[in-house]
Amino acid sequence: MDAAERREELTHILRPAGGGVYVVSTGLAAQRALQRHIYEVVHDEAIEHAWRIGLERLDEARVVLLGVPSDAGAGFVRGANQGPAAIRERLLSRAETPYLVDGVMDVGDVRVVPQLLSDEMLSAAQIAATRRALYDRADVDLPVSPLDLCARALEHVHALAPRAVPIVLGGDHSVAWPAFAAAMRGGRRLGLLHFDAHTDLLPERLGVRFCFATWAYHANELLGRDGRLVQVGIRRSGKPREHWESTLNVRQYWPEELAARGHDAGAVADEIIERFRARGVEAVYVSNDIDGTDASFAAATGTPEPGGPTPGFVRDVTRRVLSAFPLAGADLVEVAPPLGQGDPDEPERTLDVAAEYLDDLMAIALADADRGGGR
Ligand SMILES: [Mn+2]
Repeated sequence: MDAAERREELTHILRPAGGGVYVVSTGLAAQRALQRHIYEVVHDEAIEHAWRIGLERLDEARVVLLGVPSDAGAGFVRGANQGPAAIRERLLSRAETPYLVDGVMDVGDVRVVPQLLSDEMLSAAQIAATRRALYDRADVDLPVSPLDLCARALEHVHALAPRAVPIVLGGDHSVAWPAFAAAMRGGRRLGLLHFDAHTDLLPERLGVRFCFATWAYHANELLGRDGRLVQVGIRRSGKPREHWESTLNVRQYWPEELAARGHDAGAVADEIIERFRARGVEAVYVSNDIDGTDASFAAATGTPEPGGPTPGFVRDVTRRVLSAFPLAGADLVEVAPPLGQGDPDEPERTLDVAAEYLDDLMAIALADADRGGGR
């Protein structure tokens, strides 16, 4: 497949940024307003064109943002499908920092059919029906579900912009599976730094292989269970830390340990760096579930949990670990703007925290690229 064919396929499987949630009436005006803002155009008709023009320059990107506005992989309360649009809106609202700095490209959203999660769960008849709906024909070799569309899009991004660092905006945490798997195909030996209140370490949940509660299990299998998965902020689990650490050879930092160590981000980061170095890690993938952050800073999420690390701690650990290793890829997930409504400061507070995390990841990835250390 040549570059032009890949770009062409991207225009079929993606929508302009903010457009992955399918709307026909309710929500349409807000979606178009956001897109006119993102693409700096006056008329709705110009959005698609501006997006396609941008894709022509994908090879120049050093950081690529991809939205996956799907919450079909979530388990309790939904709303993370609104995350990518709301985070972009937040970035646009801050006059002092531009939304897309030089070198950062937003390739858009994967097209989301809200009832679908992964193609392996679908009958041939359903796949054919959704292909007809999305692509006007059934005989195309294109995925139809968010996780598979994300995987395909990242495959093209990697081929078209091999030195760019992809950052996936969820969506629920299931999108970390295709995003991490894509980073693994980059060929470098990865460490996985995962912020979360939950372990996400089930082999399956209710018979479903890939969802918010299982992606980290499969990621750890890809890593060979050799201690390269580090989880920070874990505090809500049916089993104790010792269970996960002894059965799956992961390292978990629970709040009790963080408190006992005086919330010393530097010491924790140094330990993680040492662990990764001892295991030959060459680059790090960061998966940031916003519910890993204490609920008093980020309540607009499906399963907010008190007692977690502050945004400052999360940012410190991230920045320090990534000062020792280049960033291979990242995701920022579970930001659910319709939630947290009991609190007058939400969802703005959560979105501010998410924007800070994203700013850090983008800045680090750009700096890596400038040093020639990107992927
Ligand atoms: Mn999670």
